[in-house]
Amino acid sequence: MEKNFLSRIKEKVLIFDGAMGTSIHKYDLSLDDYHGYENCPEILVESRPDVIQEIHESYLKAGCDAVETDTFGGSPVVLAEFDLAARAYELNKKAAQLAREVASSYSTADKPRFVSGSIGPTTKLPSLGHISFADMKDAYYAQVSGLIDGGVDVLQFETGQDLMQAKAAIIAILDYFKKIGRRLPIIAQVTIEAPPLGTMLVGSDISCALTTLSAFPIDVIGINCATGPAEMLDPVHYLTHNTDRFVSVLPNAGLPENVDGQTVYKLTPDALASALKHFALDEGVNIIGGCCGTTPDHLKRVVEVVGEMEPRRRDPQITPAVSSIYTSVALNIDNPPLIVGERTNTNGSRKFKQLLQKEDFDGMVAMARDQEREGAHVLDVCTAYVGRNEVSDMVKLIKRLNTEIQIPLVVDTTEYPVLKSALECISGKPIVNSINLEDGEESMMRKVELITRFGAATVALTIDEEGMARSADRKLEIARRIYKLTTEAGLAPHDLIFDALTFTLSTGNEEDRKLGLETLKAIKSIKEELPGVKTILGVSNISFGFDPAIRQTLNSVFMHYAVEYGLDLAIVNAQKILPLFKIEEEEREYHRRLIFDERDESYDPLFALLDYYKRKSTSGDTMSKRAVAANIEDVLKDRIIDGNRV
Ligand code: THG
Repeated sequence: MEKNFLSRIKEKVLIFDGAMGTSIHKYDLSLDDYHGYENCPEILVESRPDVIQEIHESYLKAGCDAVETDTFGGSPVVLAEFDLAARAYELNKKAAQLAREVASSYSTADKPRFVSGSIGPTTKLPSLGHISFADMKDAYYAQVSGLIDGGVDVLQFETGQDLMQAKAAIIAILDYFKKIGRRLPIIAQVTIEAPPLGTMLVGSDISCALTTLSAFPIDVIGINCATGPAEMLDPVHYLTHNTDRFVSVLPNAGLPENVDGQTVYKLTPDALASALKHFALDEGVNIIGGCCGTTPDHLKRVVEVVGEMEPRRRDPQITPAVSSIYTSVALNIDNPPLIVGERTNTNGSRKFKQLLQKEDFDGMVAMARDQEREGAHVLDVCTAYVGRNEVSDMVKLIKRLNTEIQIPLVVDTTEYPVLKSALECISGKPIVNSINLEDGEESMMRKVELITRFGAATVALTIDEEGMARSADRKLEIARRIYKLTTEAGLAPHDLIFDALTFTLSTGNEEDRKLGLETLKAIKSIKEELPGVKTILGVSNISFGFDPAIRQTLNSVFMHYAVEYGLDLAIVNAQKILPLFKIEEEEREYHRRLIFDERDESYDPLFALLDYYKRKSTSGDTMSKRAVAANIEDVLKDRIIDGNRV
């Protein structure tokens, strides 16, 4: 039985080859050798296949387990610079066939040799607007289909400088898998610039890369290029301790140095080999190899030193998280809840709505920044506005927020086209707000497909064909149904954030009295019954219709209990949440009794609470400045009947 790539990587540390470019340069090729396409390495598979074949052979002779195809710049995006875009499929296929032929001739039952389809980052950074996501993905599709049709064993996106490049490549790969009805392993590698930068070119740190890429069905995550192994110690350590995927490390032969206008790499074969041995032996790295400046001599030494080493078992800690373009934000934090900034929402802030009406994008970005400064961990963004184009408003705003704020985004929309366009503009791993079963399973699952395709997490509301669930039992029942449907479709449980929905307690209606308590109970049972999922609430909904001072306290007290019952994320105005110790005990108690509906024949917590504030406002103590005229008639007159704003 022939060993495939995924069975072999479990047996031994796989050794990939070294640089293609460095090897090509040694041949001193003429313009004719390039068929006139000056310095286009990808044309050589057609113009000088003997050269590429010889290079592959040199690494196989050195003992490497895998060779990379000569297709690093094989995306039509890069080939266009040589007027070769239209030939992308053909050149990638040829390159794969060439490598396949050589690798097969060296393959034995004991030591299979693999062909890895190299997919470079191109010359464009989609996150900075150089190219659209869709164009980049379509270009990668042409490259990927050629590589797969040419017979590669594994696909290797590498030297990623921008996570949006990686997403475009991975989505293109998955699209082609779907078309042919089979899949191959996927490697996704990013490039971390040398310290002091220590991030990808567009600013993403290693945690961000891991969180963002882990949301996709990739098999290997790794780093390559930019530096030698010494500068990779920290990011490699981060990966090996935080992921259960296989890890790859392909450094340059040291940091590039400039000698007489030439880039040279000075790390010796011995030094590279001992560094890579450390990665394999001590860190549990699964794939090692070389990038710029590494030669067959380097890899020969690596093979000698590392040999047939079994991979070291790792015991990584997996942290559910989301990410912005810059960094990763864990969904489990020491002091929950994770704060979701609520004000960049046309339904939640008059000021934001007016800024959108004026198309004042600077003003909207400033509101986002304010919330970030006030302590929001992630940012809810909603641009729904009757009479305006939600798609173009959302895209314009998200494109700015994607690079201008540090925290991850929550895309708050009910519209599929808005969601799709927003997801195409986000570099990190966002949260989608939200899905539900109001229009049935098919409509929800269309969105779920989009969410898993783009590697996002999602909020799921406890709403079904019958409407919003009000009792804890119904909320749990709907959550269960959504859990089953979405996890079966490939969504990870920790990327599923249930919103058990809360409604206002201000109405005084008999049927509304227990709505806060039912929500708390639902949060508890959802967390207990559905392993791994998270919970969220639009906390302010609990207090619609109350006076502002009451709202602030009720929101704060309710949030406190919600966290006790298992709430992980809260959509709130971070600035206006009071820690419990800042609320007088007496006042706190009125709110607690309202939330838990502690009525008896002689006591009504709603009336008692309103009466309390009325007394305060007339007694002139310091509280009265916040708790202004809370008059029962006013509250009941202004009450919001359908207090929920979802
Ligand atoms: N669940 C989920 N998403 C949601 C909600 C939810 N998104 C929208 C909403 N509900 C949460 N967001 C807000 C935003 C603002 C307010 C309440 C909820 C709010 N605003 C003040 C008001 O209306 O009085 C301030 C208004 C202003 O500044 O003009 O209370 O439940 N998943």
